[in-house]
Amino acid sequence: MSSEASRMHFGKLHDSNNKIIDEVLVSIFRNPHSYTGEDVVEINCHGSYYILNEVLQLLVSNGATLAEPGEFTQRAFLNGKMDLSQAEAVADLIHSETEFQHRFAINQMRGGIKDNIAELRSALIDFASLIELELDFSEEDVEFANRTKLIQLIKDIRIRIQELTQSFTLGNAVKYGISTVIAGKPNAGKSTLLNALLNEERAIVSEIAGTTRDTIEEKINIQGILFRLIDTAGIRTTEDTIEKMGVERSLEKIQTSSILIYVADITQSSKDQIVSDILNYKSENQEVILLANKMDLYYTFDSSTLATEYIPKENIIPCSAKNKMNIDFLKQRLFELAVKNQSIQNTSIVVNSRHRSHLLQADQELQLAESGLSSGLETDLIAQSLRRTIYELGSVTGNVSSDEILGNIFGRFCIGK
Ligand SMILES: Nc1nc2c(ncn2[C@@H]2O[C@H](COP(=O)(O)OP(=O)(O)OP(=O)(O)O)[C@@H](O)[C@H]2O)c(=O)[nH]1
Ligand SMILES: [Mg+2]
Repeated sequence: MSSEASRMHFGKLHDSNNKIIDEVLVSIFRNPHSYTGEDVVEINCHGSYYILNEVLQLLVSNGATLAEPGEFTQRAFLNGKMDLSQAEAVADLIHSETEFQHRFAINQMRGGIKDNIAELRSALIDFASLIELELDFSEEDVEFANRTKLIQLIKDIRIRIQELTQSFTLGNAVKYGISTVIAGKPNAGKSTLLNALLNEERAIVSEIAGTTRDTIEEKINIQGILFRLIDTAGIRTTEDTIEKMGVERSLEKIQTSSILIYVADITQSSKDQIVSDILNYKSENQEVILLANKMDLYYTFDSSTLATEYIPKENIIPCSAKNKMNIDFLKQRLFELAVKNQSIQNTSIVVNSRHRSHLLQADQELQLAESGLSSGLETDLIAQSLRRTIYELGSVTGNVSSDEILGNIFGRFCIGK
């Protein structure tokens, strides 16, 4: 590689006693054509810990200082090479484990959120400046900003902001994994199902009811989306103290999970029993999959007869966990539920809770402005809400960030980025 701005050299690195440490490649990037926007020298040496240590010691003894976590990206941000949302995406990119974590991080790093926010913000700034102008002429009772147009603009922006905040459900799920609890009566085949999904003998399976006492959590990647599977103790009334604690944990996990896979042994349970158990345990807004298990023992069973208004047909899956029958079908359904109603191709999905909270604040301020405009509220109060909205939107991309926010964000990076 060779150009005016960047050049690579081959050479030997000596310590202070003229002993050769390594043969190295040294790249020179002249500002602004570097990651941080400063003059940067990168040394590529062989990957031994001894060599790395020697090189670092040599550099430090010659006046270099070690980078803090995230310092390179922080400098890039401070030098205007990227905005805050892009800098945060670098951290997500480094930590990405699945295709979609990677895809969302890349989109954000390439300006997905930044462009969206910039557009909304500049439309608002135009109007806000007209309103501010009116305040300067407050004695004369003039209106530079067309109220009808402003209300319409606020309505449009609120719709866009709400789309963004709603995308956080998916964004968050993709980032941290979707909590999926496997629950049901003892011996229904929950642990067998966990093992089948993971394709390994992770949990102990036995014909003794009450085998699983504690919850077992494992991650799986389905078509690029991470699921956190939680196998639980079978739910029943019991006198056994340990099992009782296990059952309490099962109920807790059901309450806090996004998806419930209710495993039923169709040779043991009636439809009414299964449906009433699910209604008893499921939490609000939770997706439920009813897994009709042990089909191998009762192959004439028609699982669609289990459908009710609470459990639609497409969420009932006939299965034999033991024979791994329909496991791929279950995985497909889990994937569909995860991306339900949302375009996973969407480039502006909010994955960061800091972004979401600023967007929620912005929406609240706009709501105040909108109702204020309709009820003829004083111009200075409307101007204040618009100013705050612009501030909140700017906080996402770092146009208004304080040192405290920056320290918090870059502190979570690994050293060297
Ligand atoms: N025939 C048949 N047996 C199954 C199937 N799934 C599980 N079993 C058997 O059912 C018994 C209980 O299985 P587990 O997976 O331990 O059941 P569990 O729901 O985890 O039970 P607990 O941990 O006690 O709550 C074992 O003997 C399994 O081999 C299936 O699809 N067909
Ligand atoms: Mg079990």
